[in-house]
Amino acid sequence: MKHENQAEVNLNSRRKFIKTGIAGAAAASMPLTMAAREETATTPGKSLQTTLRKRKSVMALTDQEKADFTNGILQLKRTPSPFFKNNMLSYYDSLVRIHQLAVIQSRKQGYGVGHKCPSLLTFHRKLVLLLEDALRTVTQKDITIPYWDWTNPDSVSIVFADDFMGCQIGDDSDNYAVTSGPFKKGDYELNLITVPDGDGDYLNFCPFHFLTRGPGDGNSVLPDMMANLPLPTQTDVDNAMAVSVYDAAPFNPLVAKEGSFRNYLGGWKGPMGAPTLHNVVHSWTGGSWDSSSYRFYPVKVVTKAATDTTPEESIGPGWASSARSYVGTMQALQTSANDPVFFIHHANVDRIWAEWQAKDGNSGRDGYVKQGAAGLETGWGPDDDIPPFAEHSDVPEMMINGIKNSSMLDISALNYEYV
Ligand SMILES: [Cu+2]
Repeated sequence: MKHENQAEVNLNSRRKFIKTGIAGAAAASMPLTMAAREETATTPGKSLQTTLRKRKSVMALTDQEKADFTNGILQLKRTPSPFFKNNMLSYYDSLVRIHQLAVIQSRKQGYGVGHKCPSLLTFHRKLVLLLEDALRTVTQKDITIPYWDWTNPDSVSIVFADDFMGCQIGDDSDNYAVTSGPFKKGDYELNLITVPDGDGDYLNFCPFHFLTRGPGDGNSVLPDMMANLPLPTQTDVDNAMAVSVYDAAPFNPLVAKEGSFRNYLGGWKGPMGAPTLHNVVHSWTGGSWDSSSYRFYPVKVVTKAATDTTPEESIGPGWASSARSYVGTMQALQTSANDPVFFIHHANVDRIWAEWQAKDGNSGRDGYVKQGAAGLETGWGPDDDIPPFAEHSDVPEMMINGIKNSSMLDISALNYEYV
């Protein structure tokens, strides 16, 4: 009963912003939301619309589809979120915040939450779905998240164009601010920036309230383990696809790449290995640079012992003294979802996972870790809720499709496919 009342409150607040915010779509969007809520109670696999959602390659998008996607994101930046209502976050920013909280929780708990662990792929599948649902709700259009197959060299000029994601490298006289396209500086504000944790973690060095994309190919000022490399190739993808096991103990970035599809695709490739696939695309897109026009907070130098097992913090003194280096938005782990490129990148990571799941023996729970396996932390097992989505379980929009790892294991049950 309490749950029902809470749902009512959420719907009322939605009604309020729809009335004031999105005049045209108001009438049509209410029944959808209510229908979604009813479906949630009985058929958790159902999504906002009943027709199968087809996620297309960025290469196949029409001009209209590009405009619908980018305008939809801008609309979500102006639309109040059903999540974190007291914090007045926009719908888009609330998804950035959920991602940031996952990273912050990892630090507090000392193990991965949605990153560097089995739930890497389930967490991001859910996050991409939330954006897709949000876009469809506010625009009333059948928008799907396009995927960026970065193994195709021709894709770069399509993605980083003024009618889509804007320039690939920003203005070098202004900390590589993105200065063209729908998300350019002045038009698109970053309201959530990285929270420094004082341990010299370079993935926090992004204090800008505008999108930044710096040199990301061979221009790295980062330690070797996060070196900026060229975009991954099809061979890289094929090598990851050849791994037959989803994940293995200790279920972190130290698992040998041959024994963990998740770690291979995630891009850590074992202890201090060169980054690959998912990680490389974050580095390449965000880039890194030295700057003299900003001074960042003082960095405490932490030099870990050789036996330390957390590669992210095993940073030598050479790097830690470089307090005026920055990373671009996509490279700033906590808040990388500020850059809409995050979602087309993660749609592609999700597509690769879906292809892996379609292989013999990998479908559903067979292709995930087993509940109760030795070494699993809370939030990793198939029957566990994926934090921090569970903190919004009173919001109907969150419960569409469910919030357990097992809820994310079958894209046909989630009503979408990649074409
Ligand atoms: Cu992430």
